[in-house]
Amino acid sequence: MTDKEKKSIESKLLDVSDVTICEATAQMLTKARRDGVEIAFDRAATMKACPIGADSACCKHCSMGPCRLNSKDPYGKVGVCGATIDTIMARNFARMVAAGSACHTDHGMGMLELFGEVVTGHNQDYSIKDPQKLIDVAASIGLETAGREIKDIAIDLHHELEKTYTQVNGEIPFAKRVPKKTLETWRKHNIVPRGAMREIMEMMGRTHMGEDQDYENIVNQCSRTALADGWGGSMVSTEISDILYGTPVPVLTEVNMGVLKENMVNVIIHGHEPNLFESVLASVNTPTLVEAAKAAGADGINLVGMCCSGAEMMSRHGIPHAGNFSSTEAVLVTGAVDAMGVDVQCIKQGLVKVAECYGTPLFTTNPRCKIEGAQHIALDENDPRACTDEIVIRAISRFKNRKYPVEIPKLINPSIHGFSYEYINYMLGGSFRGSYTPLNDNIINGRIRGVAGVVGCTNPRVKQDYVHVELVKHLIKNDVLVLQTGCSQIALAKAGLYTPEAAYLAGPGLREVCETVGMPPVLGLGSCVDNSRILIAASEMVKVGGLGESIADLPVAGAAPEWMSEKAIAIGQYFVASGVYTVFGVTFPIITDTKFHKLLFEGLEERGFGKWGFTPDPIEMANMMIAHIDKKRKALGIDKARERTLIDMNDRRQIAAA
Ligand code: NFS
Ligand code: SF4
Repeated sequence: MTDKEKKSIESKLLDVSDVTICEATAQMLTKARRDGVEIAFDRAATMKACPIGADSACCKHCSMGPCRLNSKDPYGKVGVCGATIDTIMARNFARMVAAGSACHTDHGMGMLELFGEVVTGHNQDYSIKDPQKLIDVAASIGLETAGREIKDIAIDLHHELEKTYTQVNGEIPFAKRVPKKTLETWRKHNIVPRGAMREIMEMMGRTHMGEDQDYENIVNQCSRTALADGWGGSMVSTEISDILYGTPVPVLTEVNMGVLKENMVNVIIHGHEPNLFESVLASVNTPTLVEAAKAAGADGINLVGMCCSGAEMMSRHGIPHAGNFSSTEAVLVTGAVDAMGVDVQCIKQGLVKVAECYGTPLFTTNPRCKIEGAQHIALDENDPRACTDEIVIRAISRFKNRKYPVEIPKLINPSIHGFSYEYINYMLGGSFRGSYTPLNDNIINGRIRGVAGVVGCTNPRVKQDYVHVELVKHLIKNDVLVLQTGCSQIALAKAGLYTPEAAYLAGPGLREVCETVGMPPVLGLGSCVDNSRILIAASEMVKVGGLGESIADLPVAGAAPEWMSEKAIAIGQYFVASGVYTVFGVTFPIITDTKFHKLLFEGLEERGFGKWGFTPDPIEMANMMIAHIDKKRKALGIDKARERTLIDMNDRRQIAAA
């Protein structure tokens, strides 16, 4: 790079305090710049987003194009084939839904495959840890469970759940869990998913040049495909992970980069599938490997997670978590990471270079995800330890030969995570009669105004964690209970909200509930596939009664304030199709004042679904969600209850005196 080029890049680089509110990441970003190492924040500053692509106003589905339409005058031009702006935007959006759904369903199908190997006895490295969950899941889709052997139920369950992916006609098994009226809406529009493979295949085919050119019809298939993810692939993934590894219950853990230890062999696992992580957990607890680490001069081996499988392991086993998506390169800058193992999804190619700069061995482990320059050690589920022991051995040897100065940000946030759908049952309902009745009661009486799901990524194009944190603070201050998954919950954990003490930030009604139960005002439910837990919780709220007949009637809303991945779009679409108002931040790939925009942001709600919303501003986002929650409360006739609940003692005395 010439000096002139360097200067031009430097002039574009932003102040670290403008790109993140995560102090650890800011500290490492400053160090990286000192060390001459580039990370995603730097690249985001120098890579200008394409304005036509940002509006989704271009199509490259065939070689008569690529065709660029004019976002200022969207109906002034069509593609060479005649495709209109609505067709082009809808097709681009649909392919995002298809890709995102494919990621989750592929992951879920892999989980189910492993489950199949375990139940048939072909795999003995994993086992069924939660037989009760197995029985509950089987019963929820109508399988006979009374008086039967666990193994027989498991074989039937495996067989039945395979339909989630491979079924050609009919309805996916978990359609049985959908509230009746919501399911009726899906049936009316013919969007009950058949099997994920079929839906994704059809989505890809329909968006080929010259096929489906009716944006409404394309959006219908978007919903069907996304539902095959949320109520299909993702839900199977969550349920099978719980059966194999245990259903989470709240656990105290630590979040932030300070969980790395200078005097220990630090192993980071980053990715999405719990199989790799569970096996590494077994490896780091193996006495011979612990001895080897000590012989190399370390106090022991320190296993740490990042991103979604990190969130899952944190919820299930209390494994410490070092940070979310925007921190995965930054964490390597500490020089303290002795090995990083990755599996699939959200693994930046940029990691290779940063790892190289600090002598950290980076291992890919899944045949679906190799990266040029990273070493591949395949994880064979029938012999997982061969891979994970090797990662630990390589980490020990890197520790022994550490060449780079270590600088670990001294930041640790104690956090409680692991609120499964089942635990919320127990927590609010008491140990004898667990149910969602107390949650519904507290919503009806107005102490809890409504429930929000705040989920999704961080994105180096916006100040890391800032939108998540401001949004959630504003929601809880207004008595909205917040459920979280994925990278978003890590943002809030670093901001200190995952403690019961954080209830002081909540409004009076929510604070009272938190204090009675001893829970934080935000509940972490796991990784992104665990958004399925939010869907199940919503269905349960409908079934318990008093809050309407469908998910669309509930006083709930969703948000992905710093999204970046196609998976997030798939999640957004399945929430919308399930009946939830869902607001995205950062940017939205659409031109306003088009028919396609009107359909997503208004029309879907008129058809009985939820709808999309967009704003990059966290306070505006919170207010949009709260306004929607209030609208639903009014429709349910429970808006007055809230006014009564929130009058204070002074008001009461005045009423009594009058
Ligand atoms: Ni979800 Fe997880 Fe994070 Fe976003 Fe990526 S790790 S699956 S996509 S960035 S929340
Ligand atoms: Fe252009 Fe139509 Fe081909 Fe797209 S499908 S690139 S709009 S000609």
